Amino acid sequence: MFDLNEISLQLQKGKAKAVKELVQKALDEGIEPTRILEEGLLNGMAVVGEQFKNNEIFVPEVLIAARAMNMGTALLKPHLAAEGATAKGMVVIGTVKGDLHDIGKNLVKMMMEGRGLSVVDLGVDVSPESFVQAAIDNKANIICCSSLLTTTMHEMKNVVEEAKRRGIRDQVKIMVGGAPVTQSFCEAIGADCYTKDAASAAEAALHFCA
Ligand code: B1M
Repeated sequence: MFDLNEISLQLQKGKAKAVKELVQKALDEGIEPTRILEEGLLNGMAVVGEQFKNNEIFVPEVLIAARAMNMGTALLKPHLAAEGATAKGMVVIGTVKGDLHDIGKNLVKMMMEGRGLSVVDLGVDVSPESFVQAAIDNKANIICCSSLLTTTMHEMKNVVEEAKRRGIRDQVKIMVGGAPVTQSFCEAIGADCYTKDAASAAEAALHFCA
């Protein structure tokens, strides 16, 4: 019986090669990709986050763990993504200005692609102007903003304001998420939807595009 905790432990140690091999082995043994993601990779990253908060590890160790996480999720991607699905809607996604965290954003993207949506990924440190310009250029149904820092989450309000300024606010839904973001924050800044995790973000996006 495959032990998904081993993936979590190797991720905590930043052993990217071991994580990759274990994820492949778990897939080969027929374990559901969402279980590998949640019980293996996300579980390991939650422990890393706790250690980081308690100053038991520092930025270099977190970066190494993040690299291991990314190698694991890259292997899962084709299994989570819907094969041959026609695009059900267009989403522009990015991490807000000043913020370099992209693991959660990448997961949201992966889940949305898995539900048949087309996603344009603007990366990290994305200005409100870039979000809105990309939405116009790609005729997007949705703008998705991710933020992991209390010092950058206010940029989401600037995205809402920029969409109004460019005259597209009634044509595009604005979704927000990331660890410090809440439903009340979403309402306060005039965004359309807050979701706690990647799977519910994909579900909500699909609903908006229906
Ligand atoms: Co940073 N970091 N970090 N970090 N980092 C946090 C966020 C922090 C909570 C750690 C801590 O102190 N406990 C803290 C923020 C404190 C705060 O603001 N309240 C913090 C800090 C302080 C910092 C620096 C300032 C540290 C420093 O330099 N002194 C610095 C800032 C750099 C910057 O951005 N300008 C920094 C840097 C880094 C690294 C570069 C080392 C690295 C990022 C690597 C990368 O992303 N490529 C890193 C990491 C990895 C973390 C932690 C440990 C893990 C984040 C993560 O990837 N989690 C994090 C601690 C923690 O969260 N426990 C921490 C896993 C990921 C799957 O979860 O991103 O929450 P998450 O995404 C979830 C949901 O939130 C949701 O779905 C995802 C999965 O279901 N979701 C969305 C996310 N985006 C969404 C968008 C949506 C919907 C849902 O749109 C609709």
